[in-house]
Amino acid sequence: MKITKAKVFVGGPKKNYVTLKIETDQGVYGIGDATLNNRETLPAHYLENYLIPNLLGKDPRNIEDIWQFFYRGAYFRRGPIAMAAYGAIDMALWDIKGKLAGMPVYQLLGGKSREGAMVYAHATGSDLEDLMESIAHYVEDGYKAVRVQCGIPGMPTASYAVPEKKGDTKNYITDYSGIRPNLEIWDTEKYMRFMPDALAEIRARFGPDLHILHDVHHRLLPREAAAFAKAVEQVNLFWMEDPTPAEDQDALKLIRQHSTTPVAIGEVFNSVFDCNKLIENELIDFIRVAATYVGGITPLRRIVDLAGLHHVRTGFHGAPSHSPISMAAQHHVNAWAPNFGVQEYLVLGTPECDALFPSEHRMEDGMVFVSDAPGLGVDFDETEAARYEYQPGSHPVVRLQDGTMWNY
Ligand code: CS2
Ligand code: MG
Repeated sequence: MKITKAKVFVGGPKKNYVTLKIETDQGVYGIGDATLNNRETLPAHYLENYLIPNLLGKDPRNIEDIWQFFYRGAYFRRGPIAMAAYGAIDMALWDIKGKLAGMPVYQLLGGKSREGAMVYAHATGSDLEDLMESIAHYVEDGYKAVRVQCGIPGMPTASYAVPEKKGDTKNYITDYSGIRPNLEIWDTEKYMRFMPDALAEIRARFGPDLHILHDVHHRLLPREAAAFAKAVEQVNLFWMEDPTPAEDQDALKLIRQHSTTPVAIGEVFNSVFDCNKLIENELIDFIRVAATYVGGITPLRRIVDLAGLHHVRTGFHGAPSHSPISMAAQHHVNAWAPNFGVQEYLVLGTPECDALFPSEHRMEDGMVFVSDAPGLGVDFDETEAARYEYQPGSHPVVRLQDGTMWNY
């Protein structure tokens, strides 16, 4: 069996999804997602110029060897661009293997550990009342877990706190009016004064059962993050996410020494080597790697197994920047993972997106039920894809009030 053709598509409804389609001499094809939000054309170029020419003629059933060939063969390894490109190839090969076996991918991983996988929604508000309304809406819809992000008084509302409405993707972080980023201002003191009390009010309003998550988005210094984690201990958060910039792993030690608030990190990691020490030293509670940025299902499965040895549960990244293909890959891993925790899943699903990626995965009462179709259980409609092209866009950048650059 041979790979005969592979193509990359960039575009989508108000998104720049990077989709890879791998075709074989036996008519079976597979699809993968290489969407690197905010830098989408780069994995597409890597695929087109280096990886696809090396893929042609290979046996698509040798998933492991193909992964090792690209990873070890590169010499200059890792990095989000390369890993997203390998991730798309890997997902497409698992899709092909599942179709050949006549089985959904979760069966190939070891079968189901649960029927439905809990997901968390994004509740946002430009102020606390707005946020309370947004949370109430998700609770009414049956969600058991909600991430809460709030505009901070005296600070212009950050993009992560801008209301996201079902079917409306235009406000989700990326601004498509050009390649130059918008500017956001950050003020740690205002945030530290407001957010712990706001979280306590949310807990008081919604009671003990709701799983409340909060994303700090890498904005605090280690000591501030430790103080924040201590201040919100009584709120009993499901997790505090990305308290500090991900590169400084020692920061997590300081947080651990001062509180028992669960910590989640990893959406910007792109290899097991970014998290093996954090996992082995039990400095985190949830690992947030994504199938795309970490190089596909093959390395994701290894991270999940390592995490399981150290009581670290999964909480994969699932911002709407991911296409339904990598979300499907994660649904299969979630169905199997014995140490599954929660899945981020912001449903902004539009009819256009459903038409581009017809999918058999089902969402009900804040849970995802994985498809039983062979392979990944999601398809890619090339005729629909022809309607879209790359739209230049950008994340915001962040500065402190005095102009100092800060972490987005
Ligand atoms: C965020 C992301 O979903 C999350 O937890 O941190 O939305 C992140 O800002 C984007 O994925 C960046 O592209
Ligand atoms: Mg995050």
